[in-house]
Amino acid sequence: MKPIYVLNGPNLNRLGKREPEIYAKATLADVERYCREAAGTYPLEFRQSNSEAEIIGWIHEAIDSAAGIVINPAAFTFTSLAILDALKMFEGPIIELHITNIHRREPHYHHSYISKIATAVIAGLGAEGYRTATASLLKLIK
Ligand code: DHK
Repeated sequence: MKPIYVLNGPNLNRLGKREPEIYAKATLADVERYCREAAGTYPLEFRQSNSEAEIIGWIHEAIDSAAGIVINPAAFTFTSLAILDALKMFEGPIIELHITNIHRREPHYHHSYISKIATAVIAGLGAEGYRTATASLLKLIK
């Protein structure tokens, strides 16, 4: 069974300590647990990187070995054509996820490059959004 990949971008390793008034208190370990609870016995790869190149490498890996992708590209959402181009090569469903509602935030968070290729976008549900995204992706791949 090809796993689900849950990929996280820059600064998300600081969740729990990072701007708690915006991102709340859940840590990245909590978020991983939410995904694994939603996936149940379904295989799931959970990764985080502050490196654009590393995230692109994981997307290339996913092209050959993943059934679907949940991705919170964080700040790369608004800057990375390279991540968009990499995701274009992935044939399975892609759910773009943001902890916050980016459209209610500062203007530089309003234009996502990733939404152009995403099957669906979830934003503003907090860390619980990861649980929703994983469950929704499972429905899309089954
Ligand atoms: C996370 C980030 O790091 C920001 O760059 C985005 C996103 C929002 C989030 O809501 O998960 O603006």
